[in-house]
Formats: sequence, structure tokens, C-alpha cells
Amino acid sequence: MSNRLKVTPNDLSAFWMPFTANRQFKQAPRMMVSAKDMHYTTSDGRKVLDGTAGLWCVNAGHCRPKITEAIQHQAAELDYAPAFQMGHPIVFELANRLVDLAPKGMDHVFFTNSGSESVETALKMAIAYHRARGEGSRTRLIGRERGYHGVNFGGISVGGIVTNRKMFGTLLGGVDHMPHTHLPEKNAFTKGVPEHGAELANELERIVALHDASTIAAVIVEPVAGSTGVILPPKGYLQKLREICTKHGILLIFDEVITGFGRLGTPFAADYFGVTPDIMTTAKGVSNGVIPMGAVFVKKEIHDAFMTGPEHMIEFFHGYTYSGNPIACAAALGTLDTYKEEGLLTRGEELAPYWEDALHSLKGEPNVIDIRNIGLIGAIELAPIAGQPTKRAFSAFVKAFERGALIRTTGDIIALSPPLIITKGQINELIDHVRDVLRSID
Ligand code: PXG
Ligand code: PLP
Repeated sequence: MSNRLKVTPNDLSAFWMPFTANRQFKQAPRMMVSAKDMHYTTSDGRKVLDGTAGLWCVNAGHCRPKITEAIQHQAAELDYAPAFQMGHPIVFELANRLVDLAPKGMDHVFFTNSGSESVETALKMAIAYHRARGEGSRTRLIGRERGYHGVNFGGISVGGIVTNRKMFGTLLGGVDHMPHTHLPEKNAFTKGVPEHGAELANELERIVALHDASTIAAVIVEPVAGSTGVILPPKGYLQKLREICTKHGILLIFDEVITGFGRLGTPFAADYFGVTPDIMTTAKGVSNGVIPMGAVFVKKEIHDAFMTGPEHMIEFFHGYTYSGNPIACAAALGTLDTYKEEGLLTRGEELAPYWEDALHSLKGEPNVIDIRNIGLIGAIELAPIAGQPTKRAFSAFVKAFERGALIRTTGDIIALSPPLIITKGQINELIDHVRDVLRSID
């Protein structure tokens, strides 16, 4: 066992790594072998401060005892039960706990195993909901430029990241996109939610006028876009989207895969902005990233629209072998217990002002052209090296890792999203690492 943990394998070829420059990585691998709270330990025995909560998911920090124990206990008690036409107690317990935490009116939850699956589930639910109500013409889906909704076909179709779409053919038909809300010329270096750009929500009215509301099922947006480099909604923008959707009978889906479970200092972004969607997709923080899990929250009216027809009939022909897997449920319950005991779902609110000041202290460092923040999310946008986009930020990522901090880069943007247990001292440490790195790279 210890051998397996400590040694870097000498053949890395079999594993085709996701979203990775495989050939480059395999020449100089970066390997984590253990983790505790705010730190990873690398295969060469170095401690690395986790500035990204893994991939925006380890909100309670690493290897937390409640979660570990819950998984161990469940694995020995009930490892798996069929998900279709069968149940087991803790999946119902978890659903109740989640619904209690969710914005008012989101009374039902459907389990998946990832954010991508949550998105597919939500899109299918939206189309099927309208059909169940006798409005089968509502099939169009509206996403947004620069949106990230996972990697499955529905998600990349409504998504707006060109590299994630262009290799994969014609995608889903009947999809349109609103413009993104990144306006650096007006909003650069804004602290928190930007002032300018709420009027971009009116683009939805233009799209509705073009296609007619009777053909549109749903609009899906990330309340705060994470993966594309942290794009915030301008003041009033989400409220406007909500109003337009309500006016035209279009469902509003918030993709809260990143913003869910405390990232903004509230349980969900819906709470932060005071805007309740009709469907909310989550994953990541629901189980602290420890066991794959996703959860789609829906309003009662949507759920109830399916509960018609003969009672012996399946109401929604959709689900995954691992929907509500018992060990994933145990991990999620252990996670919710940890969040509750330590007040983690609102800790970001207390820390946000400190986080904001620390991040914005990087203004003026070499190549920094914008800094954005909200809750415990931060982004530092760098000017690209001429003709070599992404290279500067990637050098920063590698340098930071070598120095002892895990950061994340997308394009030429550094994104930070530490576990919600981070201390002020560790915030300083993380920002100091970034500062030193920015001063040391080309
Ligand atoms: N929706 C949103 C808003 C996401 O951020 C997904 C869906 C897909 O979730 P899964 O579990 O299928 O990966 C995501 C995932 C990054 C990064 O570094 C972001 C994600 C995943 C991996 C890396 O920005 N977001
Ligand atoms: N492919 C095949 C051949 C299957 O039998 C199944 C499930 O039974 C799936 C895909 C879907 O797998 P999952 O339910 O884990 O998404």
C-alpha cells in the first residue's frame, strides 16, 4: 500500500487524462499522494496549499473525519442497491436534508453523479415538463456565450466555450445563445458584482422575439460563470433574466455546480442574488468531491406536472445506475454534517471582504489586466503573451505548484476558489505565492 502511494509509476501511457496536455504532463508529472484539510502532499513529499478546492469541489477541505467515517461505515453496511424501482433509507434522508437547505419552493431533488449529468437531467426535465403540460412545442434551449455546462452533448450545446464544442459536430439542434457579460472595458478591477451590463439580459427578449416564446423550453446560465474564467453577473442582470423568463413561461435553470454549497458565502447563488430559478443543477460540493454525486433541485410545480397518468407508470424515463448510490449519499450526509457543524455554508460571507482586499492587492503586478471576486472566488486575468495565448497563465500554474500552491488557470486567467475552511493567514500565503509567481514569470 505505502509503495503504491509513494512511488511515481514508471509507465504513465495507459491513462488518457481528461482536459490535460497528456504528452506534456507525462514528461514532468505532477502527482498528489495524500491530502489533509488545506494541503496536498506531492509524490516528492512537498506540501501544497490548495487554492482551488481540488476542482472547485472540496469545500470542506480534505480528508475530513465525518465524511471518511460515513463512507467507511456505509461501505460495510449497504454498498449498493438498485436505483430503479427500489430504494434505501439514506437517499430519502439526504433528499430531505438537501431540500431543507435549498431556496424556498425547490421541494424535490433528482440524483446524478456529476455536474454534466445534472445538466443533461435538467435540460431533459425542462423539455418533458412542457410536453407533460401540453406545450410540446417548447423544445428550444437557450444558453450563453462562454457558458460551461459540462461536457455531454446537451451541456456543450448550450455551453459557449468554443474549444469544448468545435470538434464535436453539429451538437443539439434548436439551441441559441445570449451574449456573455464580461465587459472588461467598463468593469475591470471591480470589487464584487460589476455595475455595468444588466441590459445584456434584454438580449433574451430579442431571442424570444426571433423564435417565439412558444418554442422555448428553458434558459440555462451559471449565476457566476466559473470555468470560463470567472464572469460575474452585472448588478440586476439575473433579476432581469428571471422577469423575462417568467413573463414568457420559460423555465430558468441556474447551473450551480460551482456556486452551490457555500462558494459565495450563502448556501446557493440563488440565495446570494435573491433570485430563485425553476431548476437548479448542483454537484461538486454536495459530496465535497469525495464520491461523485450530483443533485438537481426542482420546484414543486415542475415535479407535480409529471405526477399524472396511471400510478403504475414510470413518470420520467431518465436516471442513472448510480443515482443516489448509498456510499455517495453517505459521503453527502457526512459533508452536510461537516458544513453545518463548522458553519461553512456561510463562512465565505465573513471572509469575503478579507479575500477581496487580498486579491485586489495584486493590482499593478506584472501583466495583471483585471481582477474579479465574489464570495470565495477570485480571478486574476493576465495579458497573454503575443501569439501564445494561455502560455503565461500556464507558466504561473506550474511555478505556483513548484512553490507550494495549487492554482487553476483557464486561458490566461488564474482562478482561485479555496476550501471554505481557509484561514486569513492561508489567504495571505496563497496571494503571496501568486504575487511572487507573477514577478518571476515572463
Ligand atoms: N456545470 C458547471 C457550471 C460546472 O462548473 C459542470 C457543469 C460539469 O460538472 P462535472 O462534474 O461533470 O465536471 C461544471 C464543472 C475549472 C473546472 O477548472 C470546472 C469544472 C470542472 C472541472 C474544472 O474551471 N466545472
Ligand atoms: N451503456 C450500457 C451498455 C448500459 O447497460 C448502461 C446501463 O445499464 C449504460 C450505458 C448507462 O450507464 P449508467 O446508468 O451508469 O449511466
